Amino acid sequence: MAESKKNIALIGAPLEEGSGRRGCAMGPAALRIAGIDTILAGLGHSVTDEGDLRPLPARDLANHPGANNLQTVAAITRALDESVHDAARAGKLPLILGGDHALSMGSVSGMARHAREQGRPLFVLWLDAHADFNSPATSPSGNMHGMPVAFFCGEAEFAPILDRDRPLVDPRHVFQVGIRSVDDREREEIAEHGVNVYDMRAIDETGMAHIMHEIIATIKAANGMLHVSLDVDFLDPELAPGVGTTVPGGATFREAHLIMEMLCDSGLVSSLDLVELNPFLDDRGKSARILVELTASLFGRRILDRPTRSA
Ligand code: 6HN
Ligand code: MN
Ligand code: MN
Ligand code: MN
Repeated sequence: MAESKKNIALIGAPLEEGSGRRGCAMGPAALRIAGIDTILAGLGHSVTDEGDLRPLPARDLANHPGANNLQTVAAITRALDESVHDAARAGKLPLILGGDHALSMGSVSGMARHAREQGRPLFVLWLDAHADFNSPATSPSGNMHGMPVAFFCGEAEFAPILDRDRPLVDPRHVFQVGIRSVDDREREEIAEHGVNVYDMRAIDETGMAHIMHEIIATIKAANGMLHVSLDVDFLDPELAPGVGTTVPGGATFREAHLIMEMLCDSGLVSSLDLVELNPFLDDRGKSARILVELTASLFGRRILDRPTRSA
C-alpha cells in the first residue's frame, strides 16, 4: 500500500450509546481536529469527508433488557452498513471515525457484503484489550460495544438489526491482537467459534513481527480483504488515556507502529475503524493524536521520514 494512492472516505459515527458512558460522540470531532484529513491528503491520498451519520433510532425494534440503547446502536449499524458498502463499491477505502466499538457491527457488515460481491473472503484484525464477543444473553454489562464480534460472526439473537441473510464473517477469519480482558462466557465463545486470539502473553513470548507475518501470510494465501478495527484501549493507557475501558499492560507505541507499517507494506487493508476515543477522558488530545499518527503510518508514512519534534 505504501506506493498506492487511495481514495479514502472519512465517515463519522458519533456513537456513544454502545459504551455505557458519555464522551465517544466527540471522537470524530477530535480526530478531525487532530488533522486526520490533512495528514492523509499530505501523503498523496484523495480524501473525502462524508461528515457524521446521525440516524433516527430504529423504533421498529423492541427494547431488549440485555442490550442497552439497542435502537440507537441498531440505527448506526444500519446506516454504517449502507454507507461503508456504498463507499467500498465506489472504489473508496472507508475510514470510520468513531464512536464506540458497537459501530463495528455496521462497518464490518458493510465490508462483508462488499467482499462477497467481490468473491473474496473478508478477514478482520481486531486490535483491542477486549474480545468484544458478548451477546445480549452473555454480557455482564449490557453494553453493546462489547458485542460487535459476536454480531458479525452471526450470533442468532442479533438477527433483527440487519437482514437474516446478511453475509457473516467466518470467526476463523478474525484475528484478535492485544487481548487482556475477557469475560468468562466470552472465553468459552471465542474458543468454541475458533476466533484466532493473540493475547498480550503471545505478543510478549513471540513478538509482534512474528504474529503479524503469520496473519498477513494467511490473508494473502486466501486472497482476502482485510478490515482493521483499532480500539484505543489496545494501546497501553499511559500512552492513550482517552478511553473509558483502560486495561493496564497494553501495546506500546512501537508495537502498534510496527503493525501499521507491516499492514501498509502488505497492501491488504480495505477499511479501518478508529474507535472508543473518548476526548472527555483524554490528556490534551494525546490519544487523538496517536490514532492519527498510527493511521498515517498505515497509509504510507515512513518513520525515517519524520523529523523529531516535541509533542
Ligand atoms: N470495548 N467485556 C466488557 C463488557 O462490558 O462486555 C467490556 C467491553 C469493552 C468493549 O472496549 O470496545
Ligand atoms: Mn473494543
Ligand atoms: Mn476494548
Ligand atoms: Mn455461540
